[in-house]
Amino acid sequence: MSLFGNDISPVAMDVEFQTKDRLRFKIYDPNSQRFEVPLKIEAPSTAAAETNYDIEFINNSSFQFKIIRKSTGTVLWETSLEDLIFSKQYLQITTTVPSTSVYGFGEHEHPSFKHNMNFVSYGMFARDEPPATFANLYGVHPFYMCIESDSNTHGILFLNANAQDVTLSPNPSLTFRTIGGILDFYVFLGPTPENVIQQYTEAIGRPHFPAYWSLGFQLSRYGYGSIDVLKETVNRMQQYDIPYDVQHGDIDYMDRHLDFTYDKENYAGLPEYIQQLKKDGMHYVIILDPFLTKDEAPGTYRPYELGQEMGIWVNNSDGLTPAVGKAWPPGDSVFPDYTNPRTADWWIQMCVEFKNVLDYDGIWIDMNEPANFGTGQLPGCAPNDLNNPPYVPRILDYSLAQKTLCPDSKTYLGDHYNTHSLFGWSETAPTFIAVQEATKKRAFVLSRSTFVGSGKHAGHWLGDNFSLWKDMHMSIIGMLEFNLFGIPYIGADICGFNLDTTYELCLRWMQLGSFYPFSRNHNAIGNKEQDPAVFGVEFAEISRSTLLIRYTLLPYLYTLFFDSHVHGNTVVRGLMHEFTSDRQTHGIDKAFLWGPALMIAPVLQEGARSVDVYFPEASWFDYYTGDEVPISWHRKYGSIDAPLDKIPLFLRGGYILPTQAPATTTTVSRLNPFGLIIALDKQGEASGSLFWDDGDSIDTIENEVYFLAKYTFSEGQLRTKIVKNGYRGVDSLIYNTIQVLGLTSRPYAIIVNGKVICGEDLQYQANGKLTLQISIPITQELNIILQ
Ligand code: MIG
Repeated sequence: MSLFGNDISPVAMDVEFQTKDRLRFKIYDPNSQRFEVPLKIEAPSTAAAETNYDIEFINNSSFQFKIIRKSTGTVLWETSLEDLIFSKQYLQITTTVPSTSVYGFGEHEHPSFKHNMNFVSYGMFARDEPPATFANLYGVHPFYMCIESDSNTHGILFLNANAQDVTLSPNPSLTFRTIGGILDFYVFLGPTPENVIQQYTEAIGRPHFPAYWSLGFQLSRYGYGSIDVLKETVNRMQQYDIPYDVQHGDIDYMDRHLDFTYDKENYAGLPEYIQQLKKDGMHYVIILDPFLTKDEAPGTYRPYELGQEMGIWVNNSDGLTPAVGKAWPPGDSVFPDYTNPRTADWWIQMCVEFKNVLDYDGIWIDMNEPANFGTGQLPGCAPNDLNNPPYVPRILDYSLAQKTLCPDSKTYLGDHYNTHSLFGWSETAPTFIAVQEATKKRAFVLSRSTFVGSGKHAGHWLGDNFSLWKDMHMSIIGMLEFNLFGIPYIGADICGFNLDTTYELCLRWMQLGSFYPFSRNHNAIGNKEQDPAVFGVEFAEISRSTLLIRYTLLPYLYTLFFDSHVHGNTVVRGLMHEFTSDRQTHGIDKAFLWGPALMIAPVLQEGARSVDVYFPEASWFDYYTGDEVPISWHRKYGSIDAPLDKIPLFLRGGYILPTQAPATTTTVSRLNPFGLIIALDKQGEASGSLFWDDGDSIDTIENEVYFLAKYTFSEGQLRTKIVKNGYRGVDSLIYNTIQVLGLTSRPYAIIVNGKVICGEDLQYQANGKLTLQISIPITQELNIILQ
C-alpha cells in the first residue's frame, strides 16, 4: 500500500544490456501505456555479449536489485524493491550510491559542484525563475555522476520528464520521486569521468558543433531602447578595439514584443545596420519568444493567423480550444505546441521568412519553460487530479501552474502535465532546422529551457543571474554541470543580469567570462550600462587584453568542440575529471579547465589581488611568463598574484595547444598565423591537435572538408602528422610562433624542417621557455629538432 493511493500492480521490470558500458532498466506498468520521454536512445537489438557490469537479484525477505562494476565489485546501484512505490501519480525509488562524490542534477544553482548529501532535496520542473539556491530553474536534467572510492566513475540518467525531486542522503543514497511516466534508468560505466560523458552523449545525442564566430565575444542587453544607443555601444567597443564578434537583439528590437517584427520607430534602419555589422565581420543574433498575441487587428499579424489556421497551439483540457495566457505582447497570447510536427513546419516557415526582414545569423529562444505571467492560462486551472496531484515535488511554491500553463492543458504528445519540461526541448530542434534553412550555414541556437539531449541542437546560458560576486562562483558550477549534461556551449551573463554591476565586479567578470565557452555580456532593462567599453580606458584595455588571450586560444577551444561533437568529451571540465584519484580535486569548483590543458583560476572576491590555486600532480606553467610552478606546490594550494589586470592561467605539461594571432573579430583572426604552445611534462613530452575548417558550413566533418593535425613532442623533437587535409582554406595559412615550455637547458641547435635556425628567430629564457619564429605553411608537416 502506498502513500498516495492508486497503486499499480503488477509492475514489470525490463533490463537491457545495451552496450558493454551501458545498462538500461525500466520499471513500468505492463497493462497500460504510461507517458515515456520521446527521446530516441539507439541501442543494438541484441544484448551486449560482454559487459563491464553485472546485475544481481536477491530474493530474500526484501527483494533486492543490484548493479555491480565487474572489475572491482563496487555496487553502483542497490534498490530494495520493498521501498519501491509505483502508483498512478507517485513513483519513488531509492538507491545507495558508492560514495559522496556526486555531481549533476539540474537545473539549479547548486552551492557547490560536489553535492552536499546531508538530506538535501532538489526539485526539477522547468520554470522561469532567476537563479536562487534550491529553486527549480529553466531546464531539467535528472543525470548524475559519481566517483567511486577507487576513482572509477559512473553516471546515471533517470529518463523522466515529469515534475520530480531527488533527495541526497548521507548513508549515502538517493531517492527519486516523480509524479508521472515510468522509472527508466540508464547506467554508464565510465570508468573515467570523461568516459562517462562520452557514453552519456553517445546515448542522448552528441553536442552540436558550434560555428567559429560563436566562440567570439558577444554583447547584448535588454533595453538598449533605441538603435542610437545600440550604435553608440558598438562604436565605443570598436574604438577601444575590444574583440567582439556577435551582437544580440533582445525583445526590444521587436515591434511591441511581437515575434517576427521589428520596431520601425526606435530601431529604424536595423536591417541596414545589421548589414553594416556584417561588413565589419560581425554576426547578429535575434531573440524569439514562444508566445503570440491573438489580439492584433484581423489581417495584420500573419504569424498568429497562420498558426491559428494550422491549429498548432497548446490547447485547454478540452483538446480543442487554445490555451490563452498573458506574456510580453499586447493583448493575450497563445503558445505554439512544438511537440506537434505541424508546429515545427509553421515555425520553420516563419523563421525562414523573417530572414528576409532581419538578416540574422542565429536565434536565441527565451521564455520556453514555457513562461506565462499568470498561474495557468485564463481563467485559471480547474480542480482535478492533473492540476492538483496528491504529491507535488519540492519545486518553488509547490505549484505546477505558477508562471506557466495548467497541467491539464493538451499538447500533441499528451497532457502538459507530462510534457511541460519538454517545451523548450521540443522548440530547439525546429529552431535549429530553421536557422540552417534560413542561413544555409551552421546553426546557432541558444535556448533557456533545456532537457536531456538539448545539446545536440543548442547551447544555453545560465539565465537571469545577479550582479553579485557570489554569482560569479555559481556560474562556474553551472558551466561545469552543463558540460556533464552534454551542453558544453554554455556561459552566464557576464557582469550579471539583474541589479547594477560595479567596476571591479564587472572587470573580474569580464576576465572570467573570457573563458566561458559562450562568452556574452548581457544586462537587464533599466540597469546601468555594463559593456566593457563603458567604464573608461583602463577597463577597456584590461577586457581587451583578456579577450585577446581568448582569441589567441580559440583554435584550441574550437578543437575541443570538435572532440566534443565527435567523441562527446566535455569542453570545460572540473579538475576532478583529469585528476580523479586526487580526492582534493573532488570539491574544487572555483578553478576549471579548458579540456585537459588550460587551468583558469579567476578572482571571485571583491578587493582580492591574489588567488589560492590548487595544483594537482603535473607540471604547470604560468601562461604569462612560462615560469614553472614549483614542485613544492604540487598537491597544495599556492597563492598566485592577481592584480586587477590579470586572471591567473596555467598550462599543463604534456599538452600542445594550437593558437592563432588574435584580432577584434574571428573573421579577421581566422586569417592570421597559427602558433603552438608546447608545454612539456616531466618526461619532456607533449601532444595535441588542431581541427580547422571554414568555421560555419554545415556538416564539414561528415563531408570531410576539414583539416586535422596531430602534434607530438618527444626526445627533443616535434612532429606533425596531418590526419586530414580536406579544407583548401588552410593553403594560405602559416605557423609563425612556436613556444616550448619546460626545457631543462638551452638547445645548442634547432633544426626546423631541415634548416638550422638561429639569431633573432630564436629566443631562450632562463625559465626554460623557448620561442621560435618560423614561417611554414600549416599544410606542411613540421619537424623541429632541438639539440
Ligand atoms: O521576462 O527578453 O532570461 O535574458 O533579457 C524577461 C528579455 C524575458 C528573460 C531572459 C533575459 C532576457 C529577457 N527575458
